[in-house]
Amino acid sequence: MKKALGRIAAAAVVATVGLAVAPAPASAAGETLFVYVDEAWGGPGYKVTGALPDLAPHNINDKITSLKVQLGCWRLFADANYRGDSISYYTGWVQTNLGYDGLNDRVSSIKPC
Ligand SMILES: [Ca+2]
Repeated sequence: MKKALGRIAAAAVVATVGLAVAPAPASAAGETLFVYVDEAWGGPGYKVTGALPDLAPHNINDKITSLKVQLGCWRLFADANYRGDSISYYTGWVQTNLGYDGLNDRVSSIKPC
């Protein structure tokens, strides 16, 4: 199982090349979150390494359905600028469908906790 997850993470990194989802450099702590458009880490994956107050410019606004936290604590918000319903996920957390937390296809901003 760990091997399979590792491959998914590697694929996600490749998928982010050329995309501007994470323009900021990785934080000093190396905090990294992977988010995916489809359930159970399917569809396009995006690597997040810093605060994103508005996902719209990154073309993933209200599209995120699953995630994996590689490192750190990340809080996802239903509205831009860290407003609205929110939930935090921690290192090692995997979520196959954000619908379980009421945020499927609703996330509009993300930042480290
Ligand atoms: Ca939203």
